[in-house]
Amino acid sequence: MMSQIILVTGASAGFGQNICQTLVEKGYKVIGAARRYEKLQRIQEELGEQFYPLQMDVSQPEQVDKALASLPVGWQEIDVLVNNAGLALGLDPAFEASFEDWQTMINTNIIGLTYVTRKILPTMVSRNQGHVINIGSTAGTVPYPGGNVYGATKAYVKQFSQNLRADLAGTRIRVTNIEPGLCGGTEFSNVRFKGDDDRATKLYDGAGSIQPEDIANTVLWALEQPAHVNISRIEIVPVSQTFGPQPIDRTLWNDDSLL
Ligand code: NDP
Ligand code: 8X3
Repeated sequence: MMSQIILVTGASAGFGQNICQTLVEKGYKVIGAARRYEKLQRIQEELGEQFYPLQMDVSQPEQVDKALASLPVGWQEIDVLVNNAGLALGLDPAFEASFEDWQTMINTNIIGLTYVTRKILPTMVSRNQGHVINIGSTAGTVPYPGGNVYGATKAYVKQFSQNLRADLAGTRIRVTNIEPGLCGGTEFSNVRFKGDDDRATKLYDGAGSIQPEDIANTVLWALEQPAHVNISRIEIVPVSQTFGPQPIDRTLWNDDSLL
């Protein structure tokens, strides 16, 4: 059987890089897309000819068009799309956060993911085969202070994944949303805290966080289920991360106007 072609966005670091490595080692042909082309080239040096580096900013639809149109023969029919590119910027409350940061998150996590999916989906439908694997987040379900727009973008990813399944009724195309909690070993928090490495390091101190290979193994597992099985959603968190009670602010009741 010819090896399947998988497009992984956000392949230059973190989960994406590890997903590419895991899939290439399993014999898949992997197109790794990201903005930093030199990083992708270095990954190709390690992974060899089964890896194809593709410079593509998912938030720029014209760039996506051009990049996908540039794929050489033998790399054009994408069987699996892993929508992994994404980011969080800042942890400030909504009334102080940077609107520009919000726009970047929306343009990447929502518009980018949606546009790439819209581009790839028609050929999957015409061949009646394919798998879209989205990387969401527990932040799309569990609200937390400072999660404002980041969490909202991941809630979008969750609902979009499920609505895709609704539209794909009657086809063999599968859709999976993987929703990780606290994960270390990636650039995620360095990006979120804009290069404040101390702050990023402290977040993971003693937390026993999920690692990129855990996510890569989860992607592989969802992908390698028998063709009649659709894994719709997976939430994956470190054992150290759990739930707490909803906070109640008792100082408000000291204000007579509220009684
Ligand atoms: P990293 O910051 O390590 O990697 C993010 C990747 O996305 C990089 O390869 C980056 O490459 C790429 N990327 C960012 N913006 C764009 C863009 N506009 N176009 C193309 N590629 C882009 O983060 P993680 O590996 O941790 O995160 C991967 C995904 O997992 C994200 O969607 C994130 O929201 C999600 N996630 C992460 C968690 C965590 O705790 N780490 C937990 C839950 C979900 P480049 O800069 O070269 O473009
Ligand atoms: C990343 C997990 O909790 O930092 O999506 O938002 S969290």
